[in-house]
Amino acid sequence: MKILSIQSAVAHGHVGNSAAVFPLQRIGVDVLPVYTVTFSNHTGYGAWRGPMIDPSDVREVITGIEERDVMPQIDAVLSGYQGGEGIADVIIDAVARVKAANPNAVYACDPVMGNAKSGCFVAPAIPDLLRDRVVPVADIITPNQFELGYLTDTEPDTLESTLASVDAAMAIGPSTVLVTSVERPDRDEGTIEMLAVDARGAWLVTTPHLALKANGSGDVTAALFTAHYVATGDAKLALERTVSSVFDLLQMTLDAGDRELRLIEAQEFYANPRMQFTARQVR
Ligand code: PXL
Repeated sequence: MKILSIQSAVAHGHVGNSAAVFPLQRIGVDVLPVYTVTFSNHTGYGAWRGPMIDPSDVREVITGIEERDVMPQIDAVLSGYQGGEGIADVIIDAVARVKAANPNAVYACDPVMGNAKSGCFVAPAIPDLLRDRVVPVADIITPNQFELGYLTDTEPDTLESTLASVDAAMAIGPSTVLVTSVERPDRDEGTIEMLAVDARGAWLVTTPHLALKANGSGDVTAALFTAHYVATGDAKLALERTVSSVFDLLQMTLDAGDRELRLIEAQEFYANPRMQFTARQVR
């Protein structure tokens, strides 16, 4: 499998492609990383150095890939956090070009905007851009519950309202939705959930809520879910594999007391997920 992944690079730590590429490679995916920024570290530190890549330069890299005639082999395009407004058009254009070369290719968009705790942490224009132009051309989206609410102008909280919001999101375009950080008011204390929905059904998986917010965990989640879903077409299995790997990655990071994901150390958890959580069908 080949995935064209258009995301950030950081030298220190693991977000964007610096979080997504290695786990994908470790499960056997041939990744074509295209970088949108080259930063020293993620923005969660409040200070960083290095350039945003000009959107026209990002487009050039993609054009070069096209000229090597590899686009027919690309199975999926993956995008995440968008550092600036100009990158959306480049992504939309890349998706169109990949799909023209391989009509079976899918586009997986992680519509990164923020989360329930911090609110919106991207540039002000990005959420509307994602909702109005990018998500409509996506096949798979991986919003957290907060982002799902923004995309659909709803306030998902219960399982029923979250499923209704997913339906509203699917009406915009995507056929597969992974909702992360689902926090139903009636969930068991100390737990958090993930919900995967496609045309075949909806599956919910519950895990302990680990007391850490490591930047990049959403990027690993979106990448693994995309690869497993594209490989199997099975939302339940893709969800269970993803949650298994990400939970063990987070547990290892928590145990180490590290501010950054223990991305490399956790490699066996991607290659051989323990499958310690079972998803239940909720629709
Ligand atoms: O995890 C998304 C992300 C991507 N790229 C950069 C970031 C972050 C989150 O902090 O700082 C540069």
